Order: sequence, then structure tokens, then C-alpha cells
Amino acid sequence: MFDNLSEKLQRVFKNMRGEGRLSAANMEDALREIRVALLEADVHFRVVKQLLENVKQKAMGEEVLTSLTPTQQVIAIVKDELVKILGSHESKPRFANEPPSVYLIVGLQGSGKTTSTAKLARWLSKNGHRPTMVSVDVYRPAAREQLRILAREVDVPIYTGAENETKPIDLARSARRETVQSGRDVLLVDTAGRLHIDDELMTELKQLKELLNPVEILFVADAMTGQDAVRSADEFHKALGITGCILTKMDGDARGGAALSIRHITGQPLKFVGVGEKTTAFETFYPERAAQRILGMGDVLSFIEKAQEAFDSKEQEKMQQKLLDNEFSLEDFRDQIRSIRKLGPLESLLGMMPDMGIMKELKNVKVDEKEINRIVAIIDSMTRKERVNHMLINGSRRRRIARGSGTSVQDVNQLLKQYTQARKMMKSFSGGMLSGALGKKLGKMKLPVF
Ligand SMILES: Nc1nc2c(ncn2[C@@H]2O[C@H](COP(=O)(O)OP(=O)(O)O)[C@@H](O)[C@H]2O)c(=O)[nH]1
Ligand SMILES: [Mg+2]
Repeated sequence: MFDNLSEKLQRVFKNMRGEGRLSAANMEDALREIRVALLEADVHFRVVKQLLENVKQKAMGEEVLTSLTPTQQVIAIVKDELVKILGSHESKPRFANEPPSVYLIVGLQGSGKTTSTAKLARWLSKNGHRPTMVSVDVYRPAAREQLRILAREVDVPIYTGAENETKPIDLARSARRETVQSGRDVLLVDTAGRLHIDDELMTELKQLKELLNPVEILFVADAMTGQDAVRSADEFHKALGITGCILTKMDGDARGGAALSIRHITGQPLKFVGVGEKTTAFETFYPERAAQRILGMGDVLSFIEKAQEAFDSKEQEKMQQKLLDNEFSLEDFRDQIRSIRKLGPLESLLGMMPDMGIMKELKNVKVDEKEINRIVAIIDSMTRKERVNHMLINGSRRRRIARGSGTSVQDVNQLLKQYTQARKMMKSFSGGMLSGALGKKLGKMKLPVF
């Protein structure tokens, strides 16, 4: 799902990463590349335009150039905007105050209406409802037979109609009566489709709408048809007033752009996605997850949130100033180490990151949690004076500190060595908080890792 778009955007972000720093100029380049990626992925141009405007405004307006890496911030902004366009929250199906709730399932021929009707019936059964179905596709006998077979599979009753019921409106009326009489609470109406939208079909659907007063008119869109799906969604909405959309065939190599566009163009939410031919291949549509998949980036947002929490940018500036003034004390050293720990195990942190470039190298780096705990314990066992001036720590003080922290004198020696080395190395990274081999790799990212 969304693989094509993901790949394209990943390439854009990868290029942005290479820049190290973000400026007004390369921001324009990045936005241009994002535009091309989205258009190529079949996102409607109006949607692309809106998205880019929002991203640009936010990226330029906020303090993107300070804390953390600016490119990460831009990615987070793009993701936020994607989520917004996709609908922010998942959109649950609605129910009428007075049962039965009637759902009209509409769309072009072959989009997946009959399959989705059965899938939805199954979903409703699993979620505490007692649905029933009817096919009013009187033009193709095979279509009604298809729903009958699927109904058996998902174990949901179906209204098949009397001999004399050959008109959609008659079938619908009886099915509705039958639904009430049998104490069912939802009636799913699988309608006929056409290869193209025509007046006859629309008239029929409008009559059904008037008769049934449905709480949901769900437009079934075939994701593989890209912009055509968006166009038909728009037309169906104008003619009929759809209340939501089911996007099918998202398991194929659909370009994903349709998902982004339908919501924006019709203003109606995507409610479900079909991800296979089986009746179980059906999912609630979650904008957040979809945006993540589009970006193909793992849980970048929660990474950024965590990182921002841990490294207050003001705090960083203070640290850098201290370094420049040669005032970076053992206390600061400990605080830096603590802020790493706040992020949680480094490995799980890296697991959230997209699997590319520098991140791949980093995944092989191990940070020993025990080591961090030991360092913090040793520094905690020092007096305030010792922490501010490590030159005070002579042999007898070292023995006392080792005893107090449950470590050995060698451990204390090693820590002091690490600290003095860190100080030296950090100074050599102009304005950076980094040191060591890992620090060199992380140089561009400004993460305080020792
Ligand atoms: N791969 C895949 N195929 C689907 C999905 N939904 C429907 N189909 C297939 O699409 C074809 C048309 O589906 P159908 O429900 O008959 O469409 P209708 O004409 O709109 O009723 C069938 O072969 C279905 O198996 C889906 O989510 N994924
Ligand atoms: Mg059908």
C-alpha cells in the first residue's frame, strides 16, 4: 500500500538529509521535489497545492532551523499535513437513531461494491451489530448470486426477494421491511454499477436514497484507477451526497494518491480500505497510519516528539555556551547522559527511524545501558565542588566516590578519562554536542551522544 509514493518521498527526504542544514533556498528545492513526488503518485493537483502551501508556511514560520535537525522537522510537518488531508481521525460508520440503519453502497462497475458489502457485513457482525444485505443489481443476475455466495461465507442473512420483485425500488422496500421484522439493525444495499456515470443510474440511486433515507451512502472507489476514482467520487457526491468512501484494492500496486485526494475533493471521509479479495481483507482507515505508510518512515513522529522532549533547544544552547567557556562540568556531562537515557534504549529508538543511510550504520552501534547507569551513579557520588571542578578529585576522593557509588577506583578513573576526552572532543566540534566515533557519524544530527 502506498509503496510508490513512499519511495518517491523517501528519496526526496534522503536528498534533504544530505544538506545537513536547511535554508530558504534548499527548502524551495525540497518543496519542488515533494510536489513532483506527490503528482507522480497521482495526488490531485489541488490537493498538492494546498499541502505544499501549508507545509511551506509552517516550515518557514516555526523555529525549524533551531532544535534538532531541520529536515526532520520538515518531515514531521509534511506528515502532519498528510494526516490533516486524510482526515485526522478515523471515521466510524454511523447508525440511525431508529433502526434499521440503511447503508447504500454505490460506485462504478467492478470497483468492488459487492465484495465490500459482504466485507462490511462481516465487520458489522464482528462489532456487535446484526446486519442483513440485499442486492438491487437487477441487471446482472450473476451479481445477485455473487452476493448470495458471499453472504453464506460471512454468515450474514440476505434478502433475495420474491419472484415478482424485479425492480430495485421494490426489492429495497421489501428488504427494509424484512430487516425490521427480523430484528436486524443494519441493512446493506448493494447497488448496480455502470462503466461510466449515466443519468439512468443516478436517477435510480436517487430514488433509492429517497425511499430508504440511508444514514450512510458509501462510495466504493477502486484505488487502482487513480484520478478516475477521484473524479467519479466527486460526481457521485455532487449528484447523491455521499457520506464516506471505501477504498478498495489497496493491496495492489495502487499509487495511493487517490486516497489523499478523495477526502480533500469531496470533503467526505475514507472509512474503510479493502486490501484483498477475501472477505477478511478489510480494515478501518486510519489517517495517521496511512500518512506514515505514505512517508514510509516508521514511527518518525513519535521519535521526534521524544527527542524534542529530551533535548530542549534552549538547554542545548546553554550547554554549547558552557563548552565554549570551558565550563562544561561533570554535572553537565551527567545531564547529557541522562537526556540520552530519557529517550529510552537507543536500539528501540533507532528502530523507529527510517531504514536508510546514516541510520543503517547507527543500528550497529550499541549503547550499554549499564554503562550509563554506572556513569550517573559515580557522578552522583561526588560533591558539588568535585562536579564543578574535576581537578579536585585526587586519590582519596576517588576511593570515596568508588565506595559511595558501588564501583571501583578503576571505574572512577575511566569515567574521568571519558569526561576529559569528551570535553576535548566536543570542543573540536564547532558548536556541536558530540564526541567519539559515534559523534562523528551523528555530527550532522546534533544529537548529544557520547
Ligand atoms: N485485490 C483486491 N481485489 C478486490 C478488492 N475488492 C474487490 N476486489 C475484486 O474486484 C473485482 C470486482 O469486485 P466486485 O465486488 O464484483 O465489484 P462491483 O462490480 O463493484 O460489485 C472482484 O474480482 C473482486 O474480487 C480488494 O480490496 N482487493
Ligand atoms: Mg456488484
